[in-house]
Amino acid sequence: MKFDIITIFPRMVEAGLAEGVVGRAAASGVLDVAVHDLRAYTGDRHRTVDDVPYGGGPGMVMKVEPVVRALASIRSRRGAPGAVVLLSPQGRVFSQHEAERLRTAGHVALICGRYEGVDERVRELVTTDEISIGDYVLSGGELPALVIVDAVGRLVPGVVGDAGSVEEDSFSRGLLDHPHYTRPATFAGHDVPAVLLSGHHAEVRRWRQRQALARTLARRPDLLERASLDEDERRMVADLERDAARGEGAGEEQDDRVGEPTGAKGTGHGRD
Ligand code: 9D3
Repeated sequence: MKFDIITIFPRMVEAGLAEGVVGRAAASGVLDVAVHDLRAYTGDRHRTVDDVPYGGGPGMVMKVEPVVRALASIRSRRGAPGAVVLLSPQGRVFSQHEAERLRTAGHVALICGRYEGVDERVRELVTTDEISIGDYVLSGGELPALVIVDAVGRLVPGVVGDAGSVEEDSFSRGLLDHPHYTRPATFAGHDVPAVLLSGHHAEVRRWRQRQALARTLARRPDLLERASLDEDERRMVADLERDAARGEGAGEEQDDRVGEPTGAKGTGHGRD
């Protein structure tokens, strides 16, 4: 899998690629990631990559010529990318589904926007996809590009050591993960749930399944609507919904504290 990242901050992107599972894959060549300094594709002695907006207004606009030249160079040296992605706040919101789709492209170029915006001709001439990573304001497309390389790179065989963890990944299943514990069995008065120490693998599996469903129901009911559940799981959800309606798992021996990541149960306003 090939990635080409076009940016005015190549060191920022390279720093993000120096660590972690995906960083190691990039270093070892399992992933072929090249970072391109947009300023190398300017023609003037000031290496100008931005200019004032036609029509006036605040801020600067990223110029079209350096971007088009950078892509021409990538095409001739590295082959034609199957997808050319412009990172921008106007894009479709990135998701696991989009990550899987980009994986099938095999070779992805990523254009990191900066400034107030990118000249519209970049979209018209070279872009196949426009992607945002969510509804919050960032300073540019560099961190989003790293997010995409990470999410897509993980899907490439050999990048993540344990292929099972990619397969079982919560979002691949459409559910949130169950709680995890490691030693010690008791810490600061907080015990690991007894079932996990019991050695009953079937019961452990069932507890995890129920916890994953309970968390998803409490925190991300939107995911639950789209998840593909088997009959057993649908029954568990119905159970959990009934418990919730009666008030917090009355008559339930299990700890279903799933509404918040940490801390005691309450109103969620932090003042009880
Ligand atoms: C404060 C400026 N905004 C006025 C409406 C527009 C704006 C322009 C450029 C906001 C952010 C940016 C820089 N962001 C990105 O290039 C970006 C981004 C993001 O900000 N959030 C989520 N995903 C992405 S992908 C690229």
